[in-house]
Amino acid sequence: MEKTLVFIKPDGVERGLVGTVLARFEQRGITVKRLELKQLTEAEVDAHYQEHLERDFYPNLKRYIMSGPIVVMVLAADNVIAIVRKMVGVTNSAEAEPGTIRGDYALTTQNNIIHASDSVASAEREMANFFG
Ligand code: 3AN
Repeated sequence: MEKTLVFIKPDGVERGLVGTVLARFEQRGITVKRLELKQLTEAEVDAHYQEHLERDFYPNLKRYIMSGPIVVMVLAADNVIAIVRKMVGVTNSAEAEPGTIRGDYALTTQNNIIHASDSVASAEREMANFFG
């Protein structure tokens, strides 16, 4: 079965959306394999966002992701990476379709409340970064 790494970002945790978001995955029939409330270290954030390190938005992104604990999880199902990305919606929440997680609970690109791996290679790298 395929696995993906998902986390609910600090604003999602602070707003009390963990249960709501988790319920969507459970109701879809996706299995939760790991789940942890975690304050990320600088090293974990830099490793996770290695493709964004040089971007002008990175300092703000890093501050945001470290502004409180995240809830990080490993989800499993056949084709789970594509299914979860579809459930999450596009990066800019303002353009995310209603019915997607970003389209229902977020408004902006940076504070888009959730991360989900975009490929098998990223899922493996991200799971190793957060869970060893
Ligand atoms: P996704 O999370 O949809 O895979 P990525 O990997 O391009 O999108 O971006 C990772 C995170 O970086 C986003 N969730 C968002 O918080 C932030 N981000 C991406 N692009 C921008 C941008 N143009 N301005 C501000 N923040 C951004």
